[in-house]
Amino acid sequence: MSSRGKYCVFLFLLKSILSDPGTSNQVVLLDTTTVLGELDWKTYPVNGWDAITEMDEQNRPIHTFQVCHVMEPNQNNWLRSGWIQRQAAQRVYVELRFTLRDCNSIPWVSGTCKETFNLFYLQTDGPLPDSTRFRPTDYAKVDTIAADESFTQTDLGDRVLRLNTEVREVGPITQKGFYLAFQDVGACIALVSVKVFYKRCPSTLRNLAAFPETVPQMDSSSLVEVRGSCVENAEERDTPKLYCGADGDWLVPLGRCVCSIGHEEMDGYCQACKPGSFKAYAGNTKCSKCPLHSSSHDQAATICHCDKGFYRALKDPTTMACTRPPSAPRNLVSLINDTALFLQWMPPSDTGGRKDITYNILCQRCGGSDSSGAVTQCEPCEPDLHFIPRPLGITGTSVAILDFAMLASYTFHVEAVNGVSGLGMTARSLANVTVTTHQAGPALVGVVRKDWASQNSIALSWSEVEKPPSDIVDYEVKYYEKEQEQLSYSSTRTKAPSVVVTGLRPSTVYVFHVRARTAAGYTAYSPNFEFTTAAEDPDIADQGQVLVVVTASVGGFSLLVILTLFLLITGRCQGYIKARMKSEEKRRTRFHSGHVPFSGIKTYVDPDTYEDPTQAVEEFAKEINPSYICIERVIGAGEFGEVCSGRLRVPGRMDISVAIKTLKGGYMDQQRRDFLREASIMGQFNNPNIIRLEGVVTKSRPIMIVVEYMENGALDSFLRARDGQFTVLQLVGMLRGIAVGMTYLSEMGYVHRDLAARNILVDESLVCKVSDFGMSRVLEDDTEAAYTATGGKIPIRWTAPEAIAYGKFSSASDVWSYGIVMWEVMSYGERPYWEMSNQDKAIVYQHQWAVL
Ligand code: Q7M
Repeated sequence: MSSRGKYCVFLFLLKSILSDPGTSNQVVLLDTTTVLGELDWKTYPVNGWDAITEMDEQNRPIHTFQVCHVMEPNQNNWLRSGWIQRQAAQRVYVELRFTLRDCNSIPWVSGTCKETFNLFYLQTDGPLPDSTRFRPTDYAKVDTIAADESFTQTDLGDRVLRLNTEVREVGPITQKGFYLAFQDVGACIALVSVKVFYKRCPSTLRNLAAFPETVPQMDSSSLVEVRGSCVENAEERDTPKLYCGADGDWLVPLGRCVCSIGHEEMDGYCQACKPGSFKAYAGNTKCSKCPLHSSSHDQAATICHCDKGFYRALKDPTTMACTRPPSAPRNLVSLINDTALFLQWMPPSDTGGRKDITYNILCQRCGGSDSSGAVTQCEPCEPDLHFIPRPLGITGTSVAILDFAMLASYTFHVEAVNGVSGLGMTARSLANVTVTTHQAGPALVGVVRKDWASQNSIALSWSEVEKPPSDIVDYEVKYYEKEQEQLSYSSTRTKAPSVVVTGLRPSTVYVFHVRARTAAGYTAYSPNFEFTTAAEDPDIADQGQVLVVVTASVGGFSLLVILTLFLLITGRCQGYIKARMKSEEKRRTRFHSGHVPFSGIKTYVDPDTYEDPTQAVEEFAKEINPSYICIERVIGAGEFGEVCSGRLRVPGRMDISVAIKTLKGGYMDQQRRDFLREASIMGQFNNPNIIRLEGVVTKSRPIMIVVEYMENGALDSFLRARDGQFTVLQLVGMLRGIAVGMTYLSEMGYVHRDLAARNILVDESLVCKVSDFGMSRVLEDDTEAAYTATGGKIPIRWTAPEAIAYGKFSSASDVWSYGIVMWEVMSYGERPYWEMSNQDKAIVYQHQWAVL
């Protein structure tokens, strides 16, 4: 008996359900719904399975296989596929779509009717010859397949089709190909489609790097590391890497490429900067518009060239606008008095777009008349003309000029200069002024005599050569050390024609000259005269020095004695010591939460006391070079990103296994803070029963926290998996370890707040270490935390009543949690208070609290 007819009714319905586009990370090796010709599958015995090929409305075949020998006992019907080539696959999946009839819906079949069938496979390096006899024993069993949904007569009547979809992994396949075989032992089955596929990580672009299509590794939990190659016009920053997971998903992107100069990122590629924009450095930045007065005419410009008449100084960045020399200074005026000539001006109206304006004074002496009375040509000014502050590179807008000659005509040019003056063929920006100095008369002072000289002073006197034209107001004596060549000179004034010049150095030659000042101004200077001061007496000098030393030391010592006596008497010393102790205490209390630690142990410093979390991390955690980290597999999901396991290979040190918490890209600043806060906490602990921080990666992306790897994972799941397998001594040993870790934390002044078996890690030799998973867990784990009335999240079952009620967390409340952990350990990971709801537990506490 066969129900073929009834099945045929639904074939057209099937077609629409079966058309599944498939996902991008699957490579299909066989799909019976898309095979156009014959399938040529074999049946053993020949009258067991039926191969039925119907045509759909577009004349494409629909292949189905049916069997329904439910009345006859001892059925053993085999259906074998054609040879399927493995291609690149390592792990192969088979997706079966079928309907299975419910035995209850068929009358009189009890006993012989089945509701399952079996899937088998056989690996070979090539198709078997047609002559090969079918031997069931050659085939390896994959699984027994049962229906999730079976259909009954009513379903048929309602035309509701209950299609089962089951996926099984086949393999590992190591040979070139394989056959699938379906064994029926007496069920009523219609096998509607068979799809064979493998998963691969599709070729992708990430962080401007291209990653090739990659087939995951056979071992379902390990990852394949794939290096990316930068897209066109991009260059590597940190070696771009991705990891291909077993499900064909790409995980943990590391490193990146950045667009080269002249290119910017757009839609995952590097595109040339448009004309009118430029990019001078490789990096993640966009092209910038050309700065003012510059332009780029071609694509992919790395610099914008200055427009005509505009320039860039050597040190100007390429992002700066092009500039030009300034216009001339404005409103130049001169002022003159007896001794000095002043020039003043205003900044130019056009600074050329720059701020680095300075001024140069160019001086010419024109006019005047020589001995024959002819007007002389302009010539450079005397070199000893004195400019204050200086003649060139003046930053202000005025200058004073000293030592000019009398009755001369000076022409001053004030030139405005900026960083681009002198570039190109630009004219100088000058403002001119001509100043004529008064006639004061020729030099009146002729010979200067030395009357006497001591070590530090010289007495001079002089007489006028001729009768002054007008009354002499006073004399100016100018002098300087001959050796110093007028680098600095001094002057003194006197009304009398003599002076005692003091403050000189012994045995030194000085140059003197003198000029007179009359009502009409200064006369010219006298010629130079050189005089020498007296030699010093060496004995006197030595004694002097000794005296100074002795006086100083005696004085210093007595001062010390007096000060000490004074302090002792007034009791200041004690006060001072007290004050120091107080400030030390203050420093310490700032750093721990009100707990007085045992002496000799460092106290815990809350990273929040640091303004900048990066600073705290730098202090407490080592930065690890990311190239030393070799990520092997993903072991869980954290609050901020994947948790991976891998190895830390620091050159010159033994390799160690590590767990790596990553911070996914696109995080907020607050997330980064919280993430690094954890490292700053862990980095302060050093105890064999506290999880050890190996270091952090903060200087490259993704940010990572690297901690020691614990082979046996979290204590709660570890104990549940090994129920009853340890001695009491072993269990108590674990508890002892946890107690050591918690004692250390409390001595440091750190309150854990979430001590529970799920936060204890176990290593290969059963050593337990206190840690804090926070929000990170193995993916499917639900979390313990329940919200309190104040909105905080608290793991009710583990938390002490005063902490639940008033949020009073302390080392004492940690001790309560430790009690719960003891119960968890001794019961092999039983859930505290079993299935009592958090609500109920809160009520119990209220009772207990009332009693207390
Ligand atoms: F030291 C403490 F306890 F006081 C303290 C620790 C205070 C504050 C923060 C922390 N942080 C902390 O413990 N972080 C932490 C980092 C990595 C906790 C656990 C891990 N971790 C391992 N060492 C894991 C591991 C694992 C391992 N197998 O060695 N986290 C996982 C995981 N496996 C998360 C999900 C799934 C598996």
